[in-house]
Amino acid sequence: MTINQDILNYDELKDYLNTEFIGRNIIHFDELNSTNTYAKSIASDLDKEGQVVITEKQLSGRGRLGRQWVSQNNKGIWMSIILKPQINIADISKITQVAAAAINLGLSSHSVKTEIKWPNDIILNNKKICGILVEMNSEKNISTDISEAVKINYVVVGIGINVNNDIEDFPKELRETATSIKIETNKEFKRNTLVAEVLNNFEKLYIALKNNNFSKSLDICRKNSYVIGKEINLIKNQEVKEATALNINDEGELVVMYKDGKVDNIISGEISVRIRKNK
Ligand code: BT5
Repeated sequence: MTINQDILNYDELKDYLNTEFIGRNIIHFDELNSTNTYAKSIASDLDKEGQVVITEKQLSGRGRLGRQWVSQNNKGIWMSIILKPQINIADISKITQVAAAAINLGLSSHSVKTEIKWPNDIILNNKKICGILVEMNSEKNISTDISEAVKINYVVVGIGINVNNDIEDFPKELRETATSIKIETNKEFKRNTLVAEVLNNFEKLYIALKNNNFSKSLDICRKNSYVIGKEINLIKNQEVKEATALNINDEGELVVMYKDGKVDNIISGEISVRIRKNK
């Protein structure tokens, strides 16, 4: 079996997992439109959190804001983690930072040193190797007196990592900005150990978040930030604003300074960040 034929089912993963509940139930497909879409279709019926959906190929992988995620081959990791966090709705965006920190740690244990481009990209040698797509389903909680209270039904954390992809696997228009671990290191990696490392780290950091301890994930996102200290464009609904990225605050928001000196905290939501120049 060559490395890029390893199959990402539970049997292939379990020896490397040291989690309690994340990834202890894995639904594995040879082919799926999108692991996030599938995960959302089953999440409401699940009592417990931690279930993982993995596919060898995605036919219509999704990015944020209706964008596409190229994942039609079995050389990467295309997976979704289903969570049922009983946390404040304002803290949901922190889960993207938790996932980014877990991926950064998981890959660094294989000597792959990545940077985190706030809010949801993982960068290797200035190119994107991974994207994170967090989606949530919630409803107004009618059983409480607090009128604004919201019940989170589920959160799906979609993770796409280009592992053994070759440059020809990316469409021409992405070849300047996208890359894989194999392209950058000249080595093929066993995807199952990488998946397990990401899930192992994710569980630790996610449990910490649920216990109101976001600082570990934050530390990793700050120390490995691809954005802090750089001149950036903030893009929202076609509108572009020039700014300098100053920091990530304790809430996981990006602190920026506009040209007129005004400082602002940016919530990840609908914003895209483009680096203008490295300082
Ligand atoms: C993301 O969106 O980066 C989130 C990607 C999440 C993918 C996972 S795979 C498992 C799960 N199931 C899904 O259906 N999705 C999740 P965004 O920040 O919007 O970036 C999308 C942009 O990244 C595209 O418009 C392209 O420019 C670029 N892109 C697309 N495919 C790529 C790839 N394989 N590698 C690097 N860049 C890519």
